[in-house]
Amino acid sequence: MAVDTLLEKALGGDIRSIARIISLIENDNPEKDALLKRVYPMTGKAIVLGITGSPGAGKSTLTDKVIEHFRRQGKKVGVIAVDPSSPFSGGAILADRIRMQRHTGDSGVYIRSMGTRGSLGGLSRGTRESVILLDACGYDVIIIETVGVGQSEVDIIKIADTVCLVLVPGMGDDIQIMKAGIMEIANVFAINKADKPGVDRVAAEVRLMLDLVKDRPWVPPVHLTVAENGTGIEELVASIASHSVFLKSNPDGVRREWRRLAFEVEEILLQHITRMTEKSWNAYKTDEVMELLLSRKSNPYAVAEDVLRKIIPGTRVV
Ligand SMILES: Nc1nc2c(ncn2[C@@H]2O[C@H](COP(=O)(O)OP(=O)(O)OP(=O)(O)O)[C@@H](O)[C@H]2O)c(=O)[nH]1
Ligand SMILES: [Mg+2]
Repeated sequence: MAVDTLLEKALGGDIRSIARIISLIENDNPEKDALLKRVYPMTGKAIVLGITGSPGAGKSTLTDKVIEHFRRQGKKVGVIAVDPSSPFSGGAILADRIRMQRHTGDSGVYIRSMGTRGSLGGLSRGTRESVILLDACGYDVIIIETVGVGQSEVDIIKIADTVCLVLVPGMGDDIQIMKAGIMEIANVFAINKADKPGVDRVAAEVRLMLDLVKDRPWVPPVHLTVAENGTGIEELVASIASHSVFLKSNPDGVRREWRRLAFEVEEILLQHITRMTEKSWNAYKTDEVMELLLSRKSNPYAVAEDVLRKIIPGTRVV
């Protein structure tokens, strides 16, 4: 099917077409940039929510309840579940599918699993681009579920407007360790599994830590939740909505958007430069060139310079 037709159907809400475009995005299809450039002006309407936290904290269960909440308001919800352990694209995470399964028959909900391929363990460019597509296709709320380990925990801030950090009882000591990275990017806290002992201790630790940075324009609310039965979800969602309003009305929000757009341009540039580099090097990499390298009659710097000059005439590597 022609990409134009596919896009038209996707914009009309056809889920299969949306899925196919996301596959194009994941496979870095050369046509995807033109497509994203076209839909970009239709974006900026969705609330983009990042839900992050350690493995098994209850992110998917919580996401399921958040979906339910927004569906009751008639909003369309898109979910991208990022699986850092999977280097493959489109890999379905069975557990997530099961936890959110009851929404799969609902045409107002789109759930997609994604690997983190090509981004050194962080969120891939494809995640951001899928958000752009879903936003253009009229999804009011886009949730990105990511495990808060490694690079994805800091990357989420480059994609999400609001970051919800899910913590659980029994990890009091870990909070001290997490402080530097992830605690700072959280806009809303969900202390989940509040039905388990130790919940007050985690909540107290988080509040204590937040007290140290109280003079920030947005003080992240701390909510106790039991994702399994929906306790605390209403309050959590209310805080998420408040944060959206805050971003629109505060210079902090504008600064965040500014940084994000600058980063986005940089990423697109890097992606193109990488593509050009790969293309030129593959064309240049003959047996002859490799022989020269192996026999040390040439060296990697000289070869790189030659390749680079094919892309940008006159450049020097050293
Ligand atoms: N007791 C209790 N268990 C919960 C709660 N929320 C989730 N769980 C359970 O915790 C387990 C993990 O839940 P998930 O929602 O899959 O957690 P996750 O953070 O998405 O896990 P990963 O995606 O694998 O990192 C499941 O067995 C849930 O049923 C809760 O509020 N209380
Ligand atoms: Mg999950």
